[in-house]
Amino acid sequence: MIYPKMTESRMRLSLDGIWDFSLLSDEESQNLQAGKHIENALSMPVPSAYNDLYETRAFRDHMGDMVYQRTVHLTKQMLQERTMLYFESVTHRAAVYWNGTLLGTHKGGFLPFEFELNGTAVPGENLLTVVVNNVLDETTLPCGRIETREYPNLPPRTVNLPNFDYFNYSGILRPVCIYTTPKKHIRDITVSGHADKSFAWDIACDETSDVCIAVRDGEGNTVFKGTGRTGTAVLNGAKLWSPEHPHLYTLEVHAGDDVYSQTFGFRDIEIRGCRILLNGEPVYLKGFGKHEDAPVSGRGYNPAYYVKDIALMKWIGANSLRTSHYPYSETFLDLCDREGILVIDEAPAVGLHTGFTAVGLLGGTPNGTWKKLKTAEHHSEVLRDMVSRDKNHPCVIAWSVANEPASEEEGAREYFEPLMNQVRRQDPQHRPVTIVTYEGSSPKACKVAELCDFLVLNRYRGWYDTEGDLEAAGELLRTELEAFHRRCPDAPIMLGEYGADAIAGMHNTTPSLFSEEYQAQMLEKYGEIMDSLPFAAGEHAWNFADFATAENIKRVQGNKKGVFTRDRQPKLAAYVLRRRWKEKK
Ligand code: BDP
Repeated sequence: MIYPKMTESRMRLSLDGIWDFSLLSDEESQNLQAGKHIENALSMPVPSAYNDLYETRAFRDHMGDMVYQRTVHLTKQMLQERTMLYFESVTHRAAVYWNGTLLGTHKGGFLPFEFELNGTAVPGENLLTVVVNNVLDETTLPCGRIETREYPNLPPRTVNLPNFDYFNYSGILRPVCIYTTPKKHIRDITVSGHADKSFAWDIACDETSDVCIAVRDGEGNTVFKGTGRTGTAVLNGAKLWSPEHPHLYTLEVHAGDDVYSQTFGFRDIEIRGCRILLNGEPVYLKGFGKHEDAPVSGRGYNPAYYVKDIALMKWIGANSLRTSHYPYSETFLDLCDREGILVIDEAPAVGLHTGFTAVGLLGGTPNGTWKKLKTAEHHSEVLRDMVSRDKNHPCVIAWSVANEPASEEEGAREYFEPLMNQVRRQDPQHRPVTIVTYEGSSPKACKVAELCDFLVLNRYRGWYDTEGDLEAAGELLRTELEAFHRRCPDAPIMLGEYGADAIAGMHNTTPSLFSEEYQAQMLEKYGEIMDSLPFAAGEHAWNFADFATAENIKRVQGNKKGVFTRDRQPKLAAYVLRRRWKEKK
């Protein structure tokens, strides 16, 4: 699958706009007639999360199905081509109907899928109906739990609890479009450029199609021409891609009647002697774990926030981020290519722990996770689809297979080893692969460290323990990092998360928890420890900005560990990081 766009042989019709929408009870869902117009529909923007658009707790926290619907007008000419319906993401499950006929279903809320319309669509008016389901359990990624609670005088209440610390925004979160291709078409493009100026291409298309390729530089000049479905060549004048100079090239492919162009960069990423090397030079990762999260649209596609966030990352002196805790939109990754941001691309695999959640509501006791969860097959599918979608991006420098799983429990190694190997086999650029681990997975207990090419550790000393005592927190951190280094002396070690909640505007002369001063001091302390460890390879503060979470007594209207507020204004910590990161090489 390649990203749908206009070329001289392809057409793209956006279906974004205001759709009809309704939440469905189980009974309404059973009786839904997908070929009929829904009654009493609400207006709903696509793309967006649905949750914050109308009031009431029952609306926002609905658990189950919802329906999106719109009419689509097609021309005769469009249907003479191969005509596809493409969703960039529907969270978390979709059943898609065209004029009442089921085109197909999809599971997984953060990656694209598509269906062919030929045979079902007609010229003129058509009816598109999408039934979305947002329930998370022990078979989905991310993982959630379903609980039925009994109260006096009330019917039982069933709730869906996330095993993770962000609000379960759902709906049609990213753009939807129809696109056409010639019948014989380009199915996939793989292109990798290297620091030695060599590059390789591989075009999946009909065997009978003649393939010609051309490479264009950033100014649009054709700098190479070749033929064949696969090949390698050297482009002597190629300029390398890096955060300082994110030079991009375009591979233009003609395969039979189909034409498509794919951007790529020349760059190498490798690990040597516990350093991450970009184009042969050590690079220290400075940046954040982020979320796709904004007021009103929630986790919905939001290009203005994408641009603002990257601009703020540059302002603060960051060079990298992790797409915690799911693959971000394709537009965002294109932007990172263009702006030179290094990305650790994370699968939507969070909450794989039946004894621990970030907000501590599961008690923290190892609980037989790997016997209980039934996610392995789906995990393999989302990894396959993530690598396949993102493999050509020069900005993607590494893959994260999961965030904070039960990596200390029996069975973790057996669960993860095949998944890590799958990613390594599939990635044409052989990027480093990791699993991001939490405090419970100590240097003694962790069962997956040796599976990782580099270690990414989430640590909250000074917050969830030793709170208020930053000296003790610092020494605990140091001791733990040193122990991991002794265990894996050749693996670069970085912090994947560290931070403290700070309520913007709350100040103390003697810094205490939740004040802007305490957050700033904590980040400073962690910086001091990282500077003293020669094997430290990077630091990603948690989080770039405040974000929405489920309600619970450990969250003050969401997670407030943002260095920026939810509307992207700086807290004191932003200036502390800026001073440090502008200097730090
Ligand atoms: C970590 C999680 C992250 C949370 C964070 C926190 O990876 O999603 O938001 O802790 O507690 O456990 O703020």
